[in-house]
Amino acid sequence: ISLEAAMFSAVREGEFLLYYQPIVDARTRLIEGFETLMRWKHPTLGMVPPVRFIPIAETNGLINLLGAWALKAACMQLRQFEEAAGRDLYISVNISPRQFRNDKFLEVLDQALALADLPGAKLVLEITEGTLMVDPQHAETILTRMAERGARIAIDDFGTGYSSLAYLKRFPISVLKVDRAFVKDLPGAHKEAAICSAVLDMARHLDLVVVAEGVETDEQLGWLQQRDCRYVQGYLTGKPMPAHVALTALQDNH
Ligand code: G
Ligand code: G
Ligand code: MN
Ligand code: NA
Repeated sequence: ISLEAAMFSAVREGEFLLYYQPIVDARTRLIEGFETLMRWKHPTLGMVPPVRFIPIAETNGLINLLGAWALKAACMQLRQFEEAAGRDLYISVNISPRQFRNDKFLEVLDQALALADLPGAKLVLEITEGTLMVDPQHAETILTRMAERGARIAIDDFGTGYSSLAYLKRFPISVLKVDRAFVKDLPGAHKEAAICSAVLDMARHLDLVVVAEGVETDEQLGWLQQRDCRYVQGYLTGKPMPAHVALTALQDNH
């Protein structure tokens, strides 16, 4: 049986889960939000990584169904996280290129916010540079509609895609997620350090918030703190975890 066929039964059987990875204030290490990351727990294959099933879902269109489910579930989960923490948090959700182009996407977004009774401002939608570049005209329309709802747009894997920096001026973007590729060899690697410094400077001048991804060491965190990077996300401050573990992490995070 193919992985693709198994995915259809997995939807019916409820084998897809959501994990949540803390996004923390670089200075205080306080959890400010979570990125939602999809997982597939197959009864015999075990955990199937997203790099194996997301591309298939993107090709056969199942991503629209999975993505809509993830968006709704994540918005609802945020309410429970906020209750446990007793303060405001935000939730970040990955939107694939095909989802972004789907006619129903804005409807799905509205449904998710309504279902969870969530203000749009608590939602960050992560898209890649590639998603913007397929059809910039259409992207501008959709991003504007998203921004009208208060949702913030993050550029995921920033710096690794084929794109033009002009989009930072043209589109309503709020967050840059610096790809792990630029973070992993900090602080020793001169070229990576130069790129991260340049991104942080640029972001400051453009009023964009930066999240450094893949932070694994205290040295990396220290380097980013010194350069006023606002948020970090990585194994150092929390791996992707099931919701009940995230709730415990929130309670332990003072
Ligand atoms: O934990 P990690 O292995 O979760 O994720 C690997 C890749 O899968 C990342 O590039 C991430 O953006 C993608 N991914 C994880 N969850 C989702 C999701 O819910 N939707 C989309 N479109 N991509 C996801
Ligand atoms: O493409 P995107 O940024 O959405 O995917 C995030 C991916 O990075 C997920 O697969 C997640 O599990 C992984 N990840 C998150 N933090 C770290 C980290 O500190 N180190 C490594 N190696 N991977 C990480
Ligand atoms: Mn992401
Ligand atoms: Na990334």
